[in-house]
Amino acid sequence: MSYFKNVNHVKFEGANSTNPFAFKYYNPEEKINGQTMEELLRFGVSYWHTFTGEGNDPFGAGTAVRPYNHLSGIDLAKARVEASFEFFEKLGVPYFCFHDLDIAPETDSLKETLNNIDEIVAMIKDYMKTSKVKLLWNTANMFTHPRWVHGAATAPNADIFAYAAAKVKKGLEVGKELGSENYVFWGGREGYDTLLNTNMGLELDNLARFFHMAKDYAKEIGFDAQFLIEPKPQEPTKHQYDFDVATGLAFLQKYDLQDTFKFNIEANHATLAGHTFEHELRTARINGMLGSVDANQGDTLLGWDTDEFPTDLHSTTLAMYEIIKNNGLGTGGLNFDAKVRRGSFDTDDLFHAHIAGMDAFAIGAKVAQRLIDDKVLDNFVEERYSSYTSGIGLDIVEGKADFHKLEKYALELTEIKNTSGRQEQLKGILNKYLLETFAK
Ligand code: XUL
Ligand code: CO
Repeated sequence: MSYFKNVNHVKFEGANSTNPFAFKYYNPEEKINGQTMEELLRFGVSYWHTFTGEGNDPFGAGTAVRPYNHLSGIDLAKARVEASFEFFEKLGVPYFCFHDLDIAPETDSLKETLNNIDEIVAMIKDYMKTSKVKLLWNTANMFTHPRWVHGAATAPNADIFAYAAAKVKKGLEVGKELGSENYVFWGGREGYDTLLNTNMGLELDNLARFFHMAKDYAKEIGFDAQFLIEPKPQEPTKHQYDFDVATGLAFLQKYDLQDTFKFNIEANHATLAGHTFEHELRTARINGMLGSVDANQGDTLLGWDTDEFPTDLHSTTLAMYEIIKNNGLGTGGLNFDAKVRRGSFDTDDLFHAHIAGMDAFAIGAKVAQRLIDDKVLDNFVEERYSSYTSGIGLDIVEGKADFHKLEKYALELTEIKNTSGRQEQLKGILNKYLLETFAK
C-alpha cells in the first residue's frame, strides 16, 4: 500500500523547475568545499511532527488528514512506520529522529510500554535493513504523561527519577539496537515554575547524577553515540534548566560532563532565549561543543515555540556559516524539528515543507561557502582586531602584559582612535551574496 500516492521520488531539478515535488537548490551530489550536500547537510525527519503529530492546538482538535487516521494503538504505530519509510525513501533523506512514544503507544504499565517500544523497534530495524535511512538520534518522552508534572530527573519525587531512568535505559538500548549516531536529552520538564516550592540545588545535582548514570550505562552496553543536550529557555516550565548553550555549558563543566556531551541547537529555542540561531551555534562552536541542529524557525511576533519549517534565507546562511566553519556537524545533522501549519493538513504538505526547508539550507550553504571562500567577513574581522597582532595588543594576547604595564601604556597614550563597525555595509554585502549566488 502507498501512503503518499501523489509523490514519486523527489529529485533535484534546478531553480527553473516548476515541479512542486522537486528540489530547486538541494542537489545531494553537488559538492561544497569537498563534501557533497548530502554529506554536509545530513538532513533528518522528525518522526513526531511528521507522522505522530495531528495538527491540534490549544483551541482545537487535529486537522491532519492522514491515511492511517482510522487506526489506533499498536496498529496505528505500525502503519506510521510503514508510512515513514515510504516518506524517507521518496524524499531521499538520510536520517530520522524519534522519541520513544512517537513510535509506540504508552500504557499505564511501564512493562507493557517498554514491550510496545521493543515491538516497533524490531519492525523499524527490519525496514532499516533494506533502506538507506539511518537514525540520527532517539530520545525519551518524559513530558507528556501527567506523572512528569514536576519534572523527570529533576522531580521532587524519587520514584519519578527511577521511572525516568528506566525510560532512558531503554532509550539507550534502542539507540544501540538501531545504530543511532547520537542520543538527545531535551529537558522536557526539567525546570521549575516557582522557587517557593523548589530545591534548585538538589534538582540540578540530581540532573547531573542522572546524566552520569546514563553515561555509565551507555558505556556498559557499548553504545558509543554522541550525547547531546538540547537547550531551551522556557516552555513547558517557566525556567528550564538548560536555558541556552552558555547555561548548559556551565552546568556540564560544574558536573564534569563536558567531555560526554555536545549541544543540539534548535533555532526556535535560540530565539526564545533572546538569541539569534547563529549566536547559539557560535557559542557552541568556539567551545568545541556544536553537535547537531534542530532546524526550524520561530515567529518574531509570537513568544512561543512555533516550530515552523525553516525558510528564512538570512538565518540559514548564517547558520551554515557556523556549520561550515565548524567543518560540518560530525555525527550530527539538520533535523527538521518542524511541523506543517494546522492549515496545511494534507500529506502533500509534508513534502512541500521538507522540500522548502532542504532548499533553504542548500541555499544557505552555498552562500555561506562563498562568503568563506571570498573571506568577506574573515578579512573584515581580522582587520577589526588587528591591534592584537602587534605591540601592546600582542603582549596582552601572549600573556606578557599586566596592570602595571597597561597603566603605563595608557598614561602615555595621546590619542585613541576607534574605527567604524560597518554593520549596515556588511548586511548589504550579505544581501548581495544572497542574490548573486543564484543570479548566475
Ligand atoms: C521541544 C523539542 C523536542 C526535542 C526532543 O521543544 O524541541 O522535540 O527536540 O525532545
Ligand atoms: Co527540538
